[in-house]
Amino acid sequence: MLLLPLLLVLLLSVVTVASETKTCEDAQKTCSVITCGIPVTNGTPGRDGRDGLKGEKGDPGQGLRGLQGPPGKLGPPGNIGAPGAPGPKGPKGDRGDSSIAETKLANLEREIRSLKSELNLIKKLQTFSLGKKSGKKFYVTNGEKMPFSQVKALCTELQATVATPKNAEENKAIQDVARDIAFLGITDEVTEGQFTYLTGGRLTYSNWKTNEPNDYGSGEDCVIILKEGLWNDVSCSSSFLAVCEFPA
Ligand SMILES: [Ca+2]
Ligand SMILES: [Ca+2]
Repeated sequence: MLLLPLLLVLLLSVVTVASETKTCEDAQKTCSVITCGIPVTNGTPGRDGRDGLKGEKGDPGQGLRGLQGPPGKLGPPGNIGAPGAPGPKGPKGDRGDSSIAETKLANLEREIRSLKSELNLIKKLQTFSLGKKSGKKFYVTNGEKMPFSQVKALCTELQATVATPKNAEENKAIQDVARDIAFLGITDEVTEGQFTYLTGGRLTYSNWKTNEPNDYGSGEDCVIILKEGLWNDVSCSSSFLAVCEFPA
């Protein structure tokens, strides 16, 4: 029963508020057209508005461009760079130890061959009788007699020359070794009457017997040393002792 008076009060309040609102609106409409009785003074200016939107970029200026300035100072050195990529693979190297070993072996084989050759020579020399040394020469004989061509071949095989006296001392040494008639390394086979050494060159010493050389008979182009040490020209096909000469 109490609700009814309360509703009535609320309804009355709403009607009162509505009538007051209407009165105010009417007053505003009237004042905008007609000057109201009360004088009005201007208010203080309002605050500045917000900044407007940014404008478009202007055209470039027309002033002269200045000269380019000098280059600046060198900057500090940069940091050390990272290591580069590995280079390409190098060419194949020389052969290793096996090559050196082969070279050494080849040298040894060559030395052995040389020693064998030397040994053979010594064996051949042993077959000769004891020789005789004179100055820088050494004379040996095997006591055999043979034609001059064979004497030359024998001495050549021994890597020697046919005995060739170039002074009285050497002539005596050959005489002592031979103890018999022996061929000398001297002939006039190239030019008759002009005796030369087998090793080349005109005679620098001679010990001819009287009336020799005489190129007797069909010709005598080889030379022998007689038992007394004198020389005579004889036929090269005759057989006499072989005496070879070595450097001492
Ligand atoms: Ca002659
Ligand atoms: Ca003669």
